[in-house]
Amino acid sequence: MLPTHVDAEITSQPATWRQAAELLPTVAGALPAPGERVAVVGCGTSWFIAMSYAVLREGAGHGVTDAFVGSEYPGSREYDRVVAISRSGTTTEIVELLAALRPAATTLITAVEGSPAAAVAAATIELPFADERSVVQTRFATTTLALLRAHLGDDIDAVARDGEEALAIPLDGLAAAEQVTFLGRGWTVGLAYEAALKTREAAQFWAEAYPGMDYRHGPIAIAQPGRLVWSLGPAPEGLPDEVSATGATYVEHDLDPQAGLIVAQRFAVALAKERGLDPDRPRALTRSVILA
Ligand code: F1P
Repeated sequence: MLPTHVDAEITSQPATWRQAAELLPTVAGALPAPGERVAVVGCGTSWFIAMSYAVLREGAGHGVTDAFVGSEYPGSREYDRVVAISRSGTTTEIVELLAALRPAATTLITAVEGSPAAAVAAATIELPFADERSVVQTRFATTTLALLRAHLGDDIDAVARDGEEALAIPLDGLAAAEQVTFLGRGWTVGLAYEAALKTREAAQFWAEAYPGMDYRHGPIAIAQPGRLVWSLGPAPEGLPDEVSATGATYVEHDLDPQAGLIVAQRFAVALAKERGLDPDRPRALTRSVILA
C-alpha cells in the first residue's frame, strides 16, 4: 500500500511538538493560570489528551484539574476555566457545551480557524500546522499535549528527541499479534486509552486499555500467547513478570511516554496495512461527529 497521510502526520510529530513549544509565549495568556480550578473537555482522542493534561497539571501543583468527555460535563460544578480540545472545532458536544457555558472563561484549542466552536469560545488557540488530512488523529492530539506540557514547564525538545527515536524503533513482529492491551499510570492512562483507540480506529483491531494497577483486577485473564500487553511508561512493579507468566508478550519502550505513543501509532497503521485497510479512512468514522 502507498504511504498514507497518517504516515506523514505521524512522522512530523517531533517537528510539530517543537513548533507548539515555540508558539507558547504568544498563546500562554489563554491557558490556565496557576491556581485556577480547571475542567478540560474533548471527545474521542481529544478527551484522552484532556485526561493526560489534567493529571499533569494537578501533579505540577497548578490546581484542581478535571477531564470530561464533552457530553458528561457536570454542570453542577464550578470551574474558573474550561479548556476544550477539538481538532475540527465542529464536534457537536463541544460546540453545545461551549455555547452553554457562556460567558464563562473558556479556551478552545483547535486546528481550524473560524469554526463553530471558536464562535462560542471566549478564547481560541489555533494550531493549523498540526491539522491532519487523515480522519485518524495523531499529531493534532500530541501537539496539543506538547503545548500544554510546555506551559507546565516540561522540556519539549527532550520529548521531541525521544519522538525521533520512536520513529526509528523496529516494530519487529508486533503487528502479527492477535490482540493488544495498553496500560498506563497517572498521566499515561490517557495515552493508553488513546493508543487503544488508534488501533481500533485504524485497523479494526481488538485493543483494550486500563490503568496499570487495575490490570490484575480482571483484564489479565485475556493475556495468553500471541497477545500483547503494552505499557506506556513503566508498569507497576512485578507486572511484566506476571504478564510473561501468562505467555503474553510484554512491551515497553524506554522513552518519554508521549514519544512511546508514536510507536503505538505506527503499530496501528502497520496493523491496518497488514489487513488491507486504509488507515486514513476508517470504517464508519468521519473527521468529527456532527449531530443533527
Ligand atoms: C473528535 C473525534 C476524533 C475521532 C473521530 C471523531 O474530533 O472524536 O477524536 O477520532 O474522528 O471525532 P475533534 O472534536 O477533536 O475534532
